[in-house]
Amino acid sequence: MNPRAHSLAADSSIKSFDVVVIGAGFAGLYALHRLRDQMGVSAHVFDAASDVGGTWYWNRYPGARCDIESIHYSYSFSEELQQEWTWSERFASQPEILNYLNRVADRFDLRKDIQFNTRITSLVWDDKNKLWEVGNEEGIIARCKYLIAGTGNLSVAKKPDFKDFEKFKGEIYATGSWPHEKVDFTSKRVGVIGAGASGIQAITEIAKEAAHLTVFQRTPNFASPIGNEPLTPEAVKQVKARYKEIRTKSRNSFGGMPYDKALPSAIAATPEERRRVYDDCYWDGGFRMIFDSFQDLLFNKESNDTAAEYIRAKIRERVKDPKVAEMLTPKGYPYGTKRPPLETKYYETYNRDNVTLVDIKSTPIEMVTEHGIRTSNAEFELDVIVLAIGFDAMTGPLLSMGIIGRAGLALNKKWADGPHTYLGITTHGFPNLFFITGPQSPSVLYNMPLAIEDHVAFATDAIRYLREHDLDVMEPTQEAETQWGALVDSIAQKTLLPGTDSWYTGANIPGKPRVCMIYLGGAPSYRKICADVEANGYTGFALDRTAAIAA
Ligand code: N01
Repeated sequence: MNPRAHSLAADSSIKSFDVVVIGAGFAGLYALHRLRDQMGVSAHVFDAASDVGGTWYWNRYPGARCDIESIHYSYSFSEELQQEWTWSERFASQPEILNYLNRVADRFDLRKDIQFNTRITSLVWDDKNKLWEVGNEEGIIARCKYLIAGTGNLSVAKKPDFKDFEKFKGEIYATGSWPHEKVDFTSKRVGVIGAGASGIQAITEIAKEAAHLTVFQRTPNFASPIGNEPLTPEAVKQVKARYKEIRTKSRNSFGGMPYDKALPSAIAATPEERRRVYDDCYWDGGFRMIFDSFQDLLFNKESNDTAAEYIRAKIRERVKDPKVAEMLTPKGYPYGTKRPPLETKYYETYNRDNVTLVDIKSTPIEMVTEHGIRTSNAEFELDVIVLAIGFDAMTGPLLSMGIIGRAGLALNKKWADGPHTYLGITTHGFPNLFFITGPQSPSVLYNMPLAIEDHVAFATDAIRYLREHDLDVMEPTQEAETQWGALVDSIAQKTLLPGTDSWYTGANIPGKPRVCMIYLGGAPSYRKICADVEANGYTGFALDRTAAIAA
């Protein structure tokens, strides 16, 4: 028996629910609606933020914008919602997405079952009572039979480890937890560390305002134009008239966007054909360059080289100073093996007189001083430092919640050498726990709102199945988990991704196990596997009325 659970059993201040959901972003909001309003089970959401939005609540930095078209990066579960909401731009800005999620929370009356300002730090499975105990810093605050972690993939920031960082006397901001008030960069000397997707968006905007901007870049990226523009009423009307068809097409495509022009192989195409395809995709924007050009870019290095070289040439065309262009040109890793950032006049930003690029691979940051940043060959005086150094992605959010499963097994211990899951949504030893878009699912390479809807449906359908069959415990078997891990790995090894240092492989966090954390078989094959598991009565899972599942 778990002694803590026993001693707290009488404490009436601890609330009990059928399901507790952690996170009030895209995943948590939909999970709450589905559980409470469509299934009639008691559900409660906890979130550390003071309002809904998840990633879009925290990432308010200047220029923050989604890299998937707004009409696709949105919920599909409610036809009424799809018809009522009108996106103003082809790629939505962070404020518009946050407004959308607020609208969803209001429309479905979700806030009354969400407890904000509550960071969950302890989730402990009580073997005897077959319940999860949910706790924050002050102790246990709830119990539930089922737990859904809608904590996102990019919600735990990477910690800055620059020597003497705390000595800096100026202002410090981080893209992933940006203040709610506008930050004024006028007349200031600003330094941005990091040139990934967040840095690229922030740099472009901050440069327009700051007296001087210094960008500290370690690894250049293969960025390409996002292609944003206002959505015309006619375009919106056309989408709304055939939204159902568009969603089906999205779900049937590798990355969850309804792109269908990709030709089989870049290397098999003629140079003229390649040029035409790349010209179209580059300027058409979004992820067309990677997903709608040639199908073998992530699998065949020779094919990949053709796209990589095309983007390198564009950088050289767009940046006036050849030395700066060279510093911005990515080398040594294939295109798309780091998530390709999308930009609006990012490269032209380096043609401005008030912007300096510093290559911190060849001249590393040695320390932060009271007045700025010292690299191995220069000192940069700054009023503001902006951190855009990324996230402890995918596993970080789950491992930060103190999850303890059956027989006292800590998730941190179980995943010490990388994530082990079944279908990227459950893990052996942790009954009744579902993590939405978890590691080893298509997650970050599948249009997130659709990936979330699929996973929420899987988790909540499973809960419904248990209830309808007089069962109450569900846990993947060790065998199913081992087989899933082997499948995920074998697919990854056929791609170019494992060889690159990126957050996909955990290589961006010192000491993190290096393993490709994404199911790379694409959304359609993944959806088929999950549908078969469900149709066959949850193959790979042990279902029970007791906690006695063999280890
Ligand atoms: O993080 P990143 P991000 N010293 O890890 C550098 C999503 N997103 O927040 O590559 C110096 O990509 C690091 O350098 P290196 C999207 O999925 C989406 O920008 O490790 N530099 C890199 O340049 C994206 O992929 C949108 O050598 C350090 C940068 O910091 C994901 O979020 C917008 C360093 C981190 O880049 C993450 O993007 C924004 C150190 N110690 C984000 N540590 C859209 O929808 C790290 N760096 C458009």
